[in-house]
Amino acid sequence: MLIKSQDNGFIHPASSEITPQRVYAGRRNLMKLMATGAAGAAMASWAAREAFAQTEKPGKLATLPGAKSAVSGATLMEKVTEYKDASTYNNFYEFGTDKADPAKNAHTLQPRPWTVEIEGMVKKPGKYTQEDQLKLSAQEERIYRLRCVEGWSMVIPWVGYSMSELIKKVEPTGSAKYVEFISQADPKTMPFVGSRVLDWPYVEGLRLDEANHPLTLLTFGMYGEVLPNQNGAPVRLVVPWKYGFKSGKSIVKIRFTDKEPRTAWNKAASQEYGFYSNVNPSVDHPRWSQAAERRIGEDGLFAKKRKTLMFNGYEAQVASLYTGMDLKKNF
Ligand SMILES: Nc1nc2c(c(=O)[nH]1)N[C@H]1C(S)=C(S)[C@@H](COP(=O)(O)O)O[C@H]1N2
Ligand SMILES: [Mo]
Repeated sequence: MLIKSQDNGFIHPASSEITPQRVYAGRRNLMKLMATGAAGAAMASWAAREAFAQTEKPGKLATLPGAKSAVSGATLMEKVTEYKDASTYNNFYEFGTDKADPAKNAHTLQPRPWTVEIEGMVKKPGKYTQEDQLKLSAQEERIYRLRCVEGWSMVIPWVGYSMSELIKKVEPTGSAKYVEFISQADPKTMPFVGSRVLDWPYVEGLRLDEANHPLTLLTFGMYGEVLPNQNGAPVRLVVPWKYGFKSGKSIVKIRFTDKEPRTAWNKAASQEYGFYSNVNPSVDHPRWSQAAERRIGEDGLFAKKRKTLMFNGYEAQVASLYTGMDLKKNF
């Protein structure tokens, strides 16, 4: 059963929604069966994720309410993805490459205490503790679509405030043109940081004007609670018009620079992942189309896909940032 929350109108799963243990046991058997076939791998990881979902529900973490945002485009009028899906189907390669891995492995992450270092071309560099950051600006709730370059999407009520608030506070110098976001890379608490999947730490970057766009969210929570570890606790970025990988998780450093940052995915495969990474249905990933997407949770594994929208549906708000740019070249 789904209940509609009175205060903000989005839909939360009721606790009665939790599927009984025996249903999961049944799915695990199905998973073993399927694992022998060609479609097995995808189905097995889906089933494993579902089996784990029963322990992950809102109400377990500290609450972090956010006021409804007044920013244009900040509240997407679509059904919100269930918390159990948003917190168990994740990309966070520091904890493994399977979508189910972060929820299983990220309990070793230590999100408190936490420090974010601001460095580079700013008048006020320094270390910001989580306390300072949380006090910096009022928390807002933003309902954004997050679309992964792999072709799936979710609709999540994030909690945070505009990155522009932090930028204003640290005062970039006139030479700063880009912002680099560096994630934590601690082999003691992040089991896959020793692997060679990526060149750690995970690095992402934005042009300064993109970072300053009111939709760019410095994010501390989701679903009215602090972020679960697997979603990038205690602080991550969410850039709703770009592919999900631009939204670095568990950020420890924010560096202002005059050079376009080399991002982790750009280093790993530059022909596939450019700096801009705007959600653009007309520019295919070299190995697959970006014209459509599958909504996680509500559509099921074999459901029809949805058409992907230019700039992930945020065209009215962000298109002017790219006037005159060839988005096929600057992909
Ligand atoms: N540090 C770090 N940040 C990361 C990633 C990662 O592997 N490591 N994966 C990215 C990718 S590919 C996506 S789609 C989103 C997924 O965010 P979610 O798990 O909260 O949905 O996180 C992004 N941020
Ligand atoms: Mo992604």
